[in-house]
Amino acid sequence: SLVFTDLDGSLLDHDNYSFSAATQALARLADLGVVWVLNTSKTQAELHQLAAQLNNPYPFIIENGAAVVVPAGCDLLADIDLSLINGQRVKEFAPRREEILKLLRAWRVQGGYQFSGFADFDAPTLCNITGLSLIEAELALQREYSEPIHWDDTDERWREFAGLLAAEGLQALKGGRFIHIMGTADKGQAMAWLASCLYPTGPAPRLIALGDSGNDVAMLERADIAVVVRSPHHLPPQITAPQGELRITEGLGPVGWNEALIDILGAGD
Ligand code: 2M8
Ligand code: MG
Ligand code: MG
Repeated sequence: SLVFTDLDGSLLDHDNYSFSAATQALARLADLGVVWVLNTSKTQAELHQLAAQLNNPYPFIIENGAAVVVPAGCDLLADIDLSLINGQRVKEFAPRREEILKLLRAWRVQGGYQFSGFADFDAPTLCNITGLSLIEAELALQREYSEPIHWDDTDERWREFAGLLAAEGLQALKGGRFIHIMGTADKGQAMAWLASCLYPTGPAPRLIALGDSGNDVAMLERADIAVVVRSPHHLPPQITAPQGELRITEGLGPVGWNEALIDILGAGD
């Protein structure tokens, strides 16, 4: 098996970002030597820190499928052609954030749309909104491919704004708290690319994916076992075209994440 997982609201608690409820399943993954890939809307800067905290040595997917990063010391994907960006081995699937910010700024000036985004926030403000620590907020602000926004305008104006996005080849993906504005990459495309690099020949592994929000749908739909992690804050996302088995956890956040993986992988001795 290969496991792809969302972080916020899935492996990490939506409110306090703790993964302590998932200790048993994390140990099981390590015991079995299963490759498990963090697939998140978070930034590369956040992921270097979180991968270390989670003891995860594998490649990770950042900013909703915008790029795959192979961290130093990871010998997977050794013969895949990757870009070297700031000393990191990276495969990019989306345009840079600077291009997106230019458009967002112009539309806000011209159309008077009411929204605020990470480019408008300093670290203390982001702490207040998200409950991240100051250091974590600084890492979340170091975005390369996407701009998370909070929409403060009407639904009708949103439809108009969505038209502007689409005309520029941009999309809006719904996370737990924010709407992420970015190019047409997604978590499912990045997952499929990485899985095919890890298993270029031979039988395809069983893909297990876990997520809680709209930005996880593309990944969940492409999985052999899709686990929708139940949220205490929002309804489960609509999975309209699952290619495999679809499950919804009983437990919330990391409790549900743990319950699902132990059920799929077995509890061990
Ligand atoms: C943002 O992502 C979450 C994920 O669902 C959201 O939209 O609510 C990202 O900007 C991420 O970088 C950040 O760590 C997180 C903090 O809540 O918010
Ligand atoms: Mg999430
Ligand atoms: Mg996420």
